[in-house]
Amino acid sequence: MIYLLSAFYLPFVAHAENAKTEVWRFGLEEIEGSVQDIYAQEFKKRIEEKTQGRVLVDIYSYGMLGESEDLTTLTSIGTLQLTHASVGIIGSLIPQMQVFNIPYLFSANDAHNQSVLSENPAIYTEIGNALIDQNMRLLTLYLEGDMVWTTNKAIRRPGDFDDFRMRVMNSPLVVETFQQYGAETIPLPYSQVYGALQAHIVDGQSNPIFAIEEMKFYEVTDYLIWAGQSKFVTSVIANQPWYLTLSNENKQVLNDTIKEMSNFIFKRQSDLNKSRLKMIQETKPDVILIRLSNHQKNAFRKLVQPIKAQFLQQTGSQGERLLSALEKAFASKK
Ligand code: 6CS
Repeated sequence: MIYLLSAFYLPFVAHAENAKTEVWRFGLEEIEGSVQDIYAQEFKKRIEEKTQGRVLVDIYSYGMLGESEDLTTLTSIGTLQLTHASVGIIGSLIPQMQVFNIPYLFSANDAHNQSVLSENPAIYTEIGNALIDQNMRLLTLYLEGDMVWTTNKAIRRPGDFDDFRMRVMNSPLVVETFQQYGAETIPLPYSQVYGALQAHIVDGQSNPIFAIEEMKFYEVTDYLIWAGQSKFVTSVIANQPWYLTLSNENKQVLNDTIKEMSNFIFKRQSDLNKSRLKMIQETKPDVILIRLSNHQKNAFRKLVQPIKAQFLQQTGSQGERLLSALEKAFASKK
């Protein structure tokens, strides 16, 4: 850790001769070319242009500083100023974040889902306050794509999950969801999923298509299954004390840029998920695609009815306000 931190301060020292230059360190839970990387590269470009180089954004891709949990810790203590934090992982620290893991919560209209994620006031009050208690500030949330199951057997009904080990992100509600379907759940860090699939330690995992392509999960599974159960949602969070000490000008630039990025990333993730599906099909023509019918989805949906009650149990009145605001918001457009 000492080695890691000393190496880590170099960019700061390098820019120290110009007192007005600030470096904002931004952590990613994904590799180069991913949705989070596309977001961070564009964010960097816009911030550096708007501040005419007075702010430099240094991007730390997945693996440079550890797993997702490490990035959150580094942001809460101020080593990183900014990080991505996916709700399936940060939900174990901030239970309110798990609201986005409640199965079948979202509207079928993704443009609407994206605008709810970026603007709904209940999110920024209830989850925002929970993050502030941990020294962090919620800047935004955005969609990275539909969760698709990649498995070594066809799954069309809950019984197909018997004798099946599913790799999950470690938020309690994600774990509970697959247990309700009848699967055995194995929480594992992202970096270990490929090896675990290859060694048959797990039989399947769930992630958006762009990630299934770049992490090569399709090489070690046979089926891609759209169950319609959930979307991959990530947050961008900042260290709260750092945010509060930003100059008014830089705060404005940060807030404006974060706002503008919502439409940009929505379009880019949608295009990337489409083009990466084509890449998978070209590379592995015998991959089997299964899209569950509404009737098939309903069988899964019935089993996860208790998940909402569990969310409310874990989050109390804060969670209740959040869930009812989001159910209303998502239902307002089909
Ligand atoms: O499955 C995971 O753990 C990860 N999936 C993605 C697409 N991003 C980050 C996250 O940690």
